[in-house]
Amino acid sequence: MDRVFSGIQPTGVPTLGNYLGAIRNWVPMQDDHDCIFCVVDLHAITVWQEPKLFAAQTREMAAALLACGLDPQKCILFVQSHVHAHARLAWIFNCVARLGWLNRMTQFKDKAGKNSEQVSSGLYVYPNLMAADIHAYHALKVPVGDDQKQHLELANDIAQKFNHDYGVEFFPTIQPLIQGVAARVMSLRDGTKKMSKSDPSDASRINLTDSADEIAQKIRRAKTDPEPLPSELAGLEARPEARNLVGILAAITDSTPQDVLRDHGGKGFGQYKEVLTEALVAHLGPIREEMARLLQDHAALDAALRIGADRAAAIADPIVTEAERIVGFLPR
Ligand code: AQP
Repeated sequence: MDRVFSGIQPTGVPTLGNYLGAIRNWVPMQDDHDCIFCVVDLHAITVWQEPKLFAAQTREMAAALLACGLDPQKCILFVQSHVHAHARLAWIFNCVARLGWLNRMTQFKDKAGKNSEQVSSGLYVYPNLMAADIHAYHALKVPVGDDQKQHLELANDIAQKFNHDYGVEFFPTIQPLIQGVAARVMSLRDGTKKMSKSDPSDASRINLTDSADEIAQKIRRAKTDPEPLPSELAGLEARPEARNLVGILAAITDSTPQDVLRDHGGKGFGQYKEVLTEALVAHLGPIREEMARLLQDHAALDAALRIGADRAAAIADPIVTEAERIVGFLPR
């Protein structure tokens, strides 16, 4: 079975974007792949995390992943900082990746904005750590949302340069898996910006912990335009908010944007938003309840994560030790 690796940052409550773009696609892969999923807390501190909240956020993210259907009997689920191989390999990759490559990363530009002199150096080398996460397991497939595609290309460039510089065939080429009609879910307040768990506006996103009332209110207030829904895909051109709301219903009902427009074309947004709310509440309600149940027992959750970390380290440690040998580090 091909090995799959993916991660998610505990930078807040997971959003509908994280769910449709990533987590939901991870669940069926557990049946026919060797899956490793990680709550990437080392990545999260590239922007400020309040220490008093951070551990709770990490636990909440792990509970969300389990509630969405990750099963520790079928996959390895763990917290990144518990497996030291990630940081060890990331340092080597910091010394392989070229500054020019990092300068091209659009996520850094988006996150740093005009403030690029003031953000952490960790944010800049974030893609090197992401490459290490994947290559520490010799993973071949990486299911992510569309926003991560550029980072995966960089991970392949790093592997190639490592192999070339040291004259080895050690790190394999990875294949990004970017799936589904909702590979990029957009903000409810601005259809040109991706939905993010750390967006300052809570109204911009649906959180997996939102109640039925909160979902209804956010969808009701979601930005739209005055035109009714078109009946054909071409009618969504230059209407990013309409396109986003159509994509979300298609994803959540396992249909396509064409199907949604066939069924709802001609409706005004008032009517359409009611349909969308109902579908979201029905789909997300059970996940929210299961998350709450799992978070009542911290000891059980932490124990499951410890077992996951031991299993992950058993794979990553020998691979990273071999990478260190190839580099020429003196064995201890
Ligand atoms: N809006 C989105 N649509 C589709 N997929 C998305 N992903 C994130 N946002 C969307 C996918 O979720 C996975 C985990 O992402 P992450 O937490 O590691 O980092 P991120 O991409 O930076 O996600 P956020 O929610 O925007 O976090 P913050 O606000 O902390 O930066 C990835 O596979 C990502 O593609």
